[in-house]
Amino acid sequence: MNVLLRRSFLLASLIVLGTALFQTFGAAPDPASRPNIVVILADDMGLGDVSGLNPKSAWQTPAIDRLIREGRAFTDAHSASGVCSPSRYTLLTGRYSWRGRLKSGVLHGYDPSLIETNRLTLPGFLRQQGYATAMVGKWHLGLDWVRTGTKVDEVDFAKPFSGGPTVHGFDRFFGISASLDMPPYVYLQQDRSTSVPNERIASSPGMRMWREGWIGPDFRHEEVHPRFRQEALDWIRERAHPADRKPFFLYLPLASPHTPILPTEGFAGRTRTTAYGDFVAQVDATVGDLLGALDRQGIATNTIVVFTTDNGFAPVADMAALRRLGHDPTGGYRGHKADLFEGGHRVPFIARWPGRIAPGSRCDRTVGHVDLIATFAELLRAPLPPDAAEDSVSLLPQLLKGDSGRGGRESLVHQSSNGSFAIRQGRWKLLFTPDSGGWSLPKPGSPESKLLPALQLYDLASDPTESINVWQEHPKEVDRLGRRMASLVVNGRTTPGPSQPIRWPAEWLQLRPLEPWGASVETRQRVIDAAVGAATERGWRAVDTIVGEPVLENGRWQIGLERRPPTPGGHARVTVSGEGKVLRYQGGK
Ligand SMILES: [Ca+2]
Repeated sequence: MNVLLRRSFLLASLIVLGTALFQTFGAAPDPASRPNIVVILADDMGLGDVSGLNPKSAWQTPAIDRLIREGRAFTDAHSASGVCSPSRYTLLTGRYSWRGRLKSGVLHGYDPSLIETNRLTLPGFLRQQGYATAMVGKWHLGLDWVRTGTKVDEVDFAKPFSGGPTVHGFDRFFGISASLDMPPYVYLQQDRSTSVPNERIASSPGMRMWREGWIGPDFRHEEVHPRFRQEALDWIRERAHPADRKPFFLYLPLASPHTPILPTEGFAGRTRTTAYGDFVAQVDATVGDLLGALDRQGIATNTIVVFTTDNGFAPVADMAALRRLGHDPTGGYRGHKADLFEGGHRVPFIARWPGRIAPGSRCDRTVGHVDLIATFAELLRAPLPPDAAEDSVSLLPQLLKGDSGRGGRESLVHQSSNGSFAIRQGRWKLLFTPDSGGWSLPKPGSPESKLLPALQLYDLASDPTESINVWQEHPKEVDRLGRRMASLVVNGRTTPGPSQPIRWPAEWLQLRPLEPWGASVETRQRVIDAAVGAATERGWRAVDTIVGEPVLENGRWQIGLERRPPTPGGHARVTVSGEGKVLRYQGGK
């Protein structure tokens, strides 16, 4: 199959589709009437850390609570992963990160860029739609530094890097490379470091943890949060009433309340709980300052504000001390950061749009960060190309109309820090691992985990704390969810549309539990070859054959074929067994 030919065909189809949509909806809205969009992403903060979502919270979060009063809180919302980098990749691309290079873990401050060249991102899409786009904060998606040696931190800080936010859709960027506990400790502006580090800082212990490494002369860890706050406020002031009349998109991924836990003066000691509680209060105050700035500029009613967090509460912030205060940072759910259990990825997710989103409303539909890009695409009536945002399902109906709205996603995939998978569908959640997949008990590879069943099935409706594994009682649910997960993997996408390629290493350990349902790269290629071979026997030229989305169902693969250029009768539907035997051929010759 010729990928270039396929792509140009898809582009042509897209233009036709875009024209059709344009005709259906009429003229696109005036750019000046499009809402500004602010996405605030806190780092390592649990559902129970927001007082408006946890009546027993040991501290108050008045600004986030204001968003809840004035907007809609999603109570079953998820980051794509229990850890930072994959979570951020998915939020910005609308694609599950495990389809790309990173199969487990996170990046570090010197790792190369993770988002693929030419992949359409949320800011890139909004820029195409006439938005001014800015990011302030923690990137943690890799940068391509100019290297001066073979050691990991031998880079030329005086030279610009590539693969950063400005090549992935942001007009403006101010921030840091990765977590605030990972070197290099330098501020980044556009595609450069603001200073060249001339010394190394020793590691720091405990809740003030950071790793040893290069630090710039203008960098102090405790100043980072206040600096991000100021940069974000400056952007809002600058873009509130711009001469170019472009709406703005501000992405503010804070590095807080992640380690090092460094509440500054005025916040240290404020909550009379722990340093973590004080740091959460500082995050909340920054949210409040941003809301105040929108109010003062008179743009609150034309601005969508989303507040969420990149993963659940991190145990380094001393869960035991918080529990002694009666505070449960996970809001009653099992596990914490890094896990497949709900505590790893069920996160606060609140959206406010005065006049459009009902104030004080809640929605209990399952949604994810992955859905943001499709949501804004539907809002702006701008279709996404078939090779972008493959896993993003618009939650606009849930956002604007609530639970009774149409659509919504039928399932959602979770991933833990070690790359293990779970799939959620309605009340059911199937974990493809015997353990937490992360840092809580039972730990991956531990002796006790080896005695446990290889799969975990939980009924979240009756057992929201994931305490009773019911996989033996519900074999049909296990099989149904296993098939669904396998099909999501091999199709390369969640949404309707042509199958998309994924990075599939020769050994992908976390997929082994899916082998009974046929999720292996060899199987996928074998059945596609068989289908194309069957068409070739009927006179098709393989180079002109476009393979649609292969669907795996009951051990049989359904594969749609299309001739290029499109001709009458130039469609076929082929049913192939996992062994590559053509079972049925319907359609054109
Ligand atoms: Ca995080």
